[in-house]
Amino acid sequence: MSQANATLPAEVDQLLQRLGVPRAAYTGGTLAVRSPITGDTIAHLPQTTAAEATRAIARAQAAFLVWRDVPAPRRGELVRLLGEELRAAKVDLGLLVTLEAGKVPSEGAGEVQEMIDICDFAVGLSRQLYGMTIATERAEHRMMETWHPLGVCGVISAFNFPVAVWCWNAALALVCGDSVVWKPSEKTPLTALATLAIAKRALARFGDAPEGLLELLIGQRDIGEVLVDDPHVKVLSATGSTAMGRAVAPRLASRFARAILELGGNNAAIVTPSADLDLTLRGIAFAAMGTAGQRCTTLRRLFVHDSVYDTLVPQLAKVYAKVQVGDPRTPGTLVGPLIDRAAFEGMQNALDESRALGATVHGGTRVDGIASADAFYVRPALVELHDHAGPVLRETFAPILYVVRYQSLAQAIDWHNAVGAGLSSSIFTLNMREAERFMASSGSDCGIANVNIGPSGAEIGGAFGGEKETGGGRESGSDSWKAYMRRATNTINYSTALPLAQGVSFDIGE
Ligand code: UN1
Repeated sequence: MSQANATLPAEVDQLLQRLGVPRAAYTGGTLAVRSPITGDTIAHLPQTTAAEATRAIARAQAAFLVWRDVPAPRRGELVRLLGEELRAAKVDLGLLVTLEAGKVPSEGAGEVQEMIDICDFAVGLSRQLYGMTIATERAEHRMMETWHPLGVCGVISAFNFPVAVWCWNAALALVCGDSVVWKPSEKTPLTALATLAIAKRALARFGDAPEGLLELLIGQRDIGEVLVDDPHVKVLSATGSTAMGRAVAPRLASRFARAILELGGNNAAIVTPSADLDLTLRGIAFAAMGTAGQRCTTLRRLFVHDSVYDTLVPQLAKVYAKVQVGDPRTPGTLVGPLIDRAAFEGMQNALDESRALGATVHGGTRVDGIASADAFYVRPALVELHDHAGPVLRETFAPILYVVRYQSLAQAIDWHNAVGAGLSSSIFTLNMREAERFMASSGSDCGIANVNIGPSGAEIGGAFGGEKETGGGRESGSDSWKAYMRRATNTINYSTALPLAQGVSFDIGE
């Protein structure tokens, strides 16, 4: 591995050059970026100052004032070009996601595909920002809704989906007539620089987009706070921990800005007696171990019916024991590194707490010999619990799957809903009554409820997000676009009379 270690910063440099990022944007600055693959420092970015951030937001506001008057289908043309540029850069950007965030190449490329998909969706949407015509109680009147651009859209994104989440927001915001200011995770700013370089090519081809339409802020939490507090930012989409959401939401509320929050998940699946166990095993493996357990939608809790527990769980333990953990660039690797030491320590603490509760822990140990001591590789952990209690009740952003045996579906659904987060959920069953019960109003309380598919890996066409401590926001497909626009209700009187609603009379005489 030492040879790969030595060449990683050079490889990153070559990629950034190919992607069109100027060297000055990632050398000589104070923000050190490390690759979780080797632990090596791969770049030093100059950071945006608070004053520069405020100026960037002011440029975005000026851009908004121009962009809102551009017809929506024309705005869609910019997003179409962005999709084209992303297609051209897919291999390089996907690889950069691998090097900076540690994802295996198929998942790095998948993340860029998710960007392309949302661009395609948004292009269609640019001709479908529909408002309703509403029946009015008054003669010779018409009532309707119209949707208008909102303002500057702020985006705060996390390390684990360093580019796709920006694109969910930016593609919709752009067709909706908003400008976008992005503060990416300080752990993954290089992929953000590359994304902006790609977007610049789309802007150049588009021709007359206003300057400041897409802005990028590089820095830490204080720069995110500038975005949260700036009065021009009318909607802020924030992805990250529930703790971050608790800090951000009241600040936005105090100035009546809109929040789209996509916070923690503690996603579960229920395996019922009728489940197709072969499919279930594969579904669980991807959902729980994919992305090294570092997706918001990662499967973290598994409720297995007593009648299938002793068949399924030993099989799962075997898969956990043999899944290839390693450098994501090595063929066959399915589980790459944790993002950093803090993630590793958080995982070990949760496993120690589980052991103290009498749990049986399979795996979870550090895997040495892959890279230097500054890189953190772990075998995913399968934790058999006696009860739904302890660390299982909170999100630990690492590959830990807690397993609990259940007797009745009602009990499993109770446990399922007994956590703070409410993002994604699944049931594995071939029984229609069980599937429907899980998706009913008294079933899963999450924003996403699946049948015979794990909780992770959602397509962009659906609204993405969750309830309770997940924050309630919705991004990406369905009608999520409405959060990026303001709605006006218009009533038009084309009569010569002035009938008042509710039959009120207000006669001022002659
Ligand atoms: C996230 O982890 O922040 O459904 C987003 C999924 C992906 C998005 C995850 N499409 O797992």
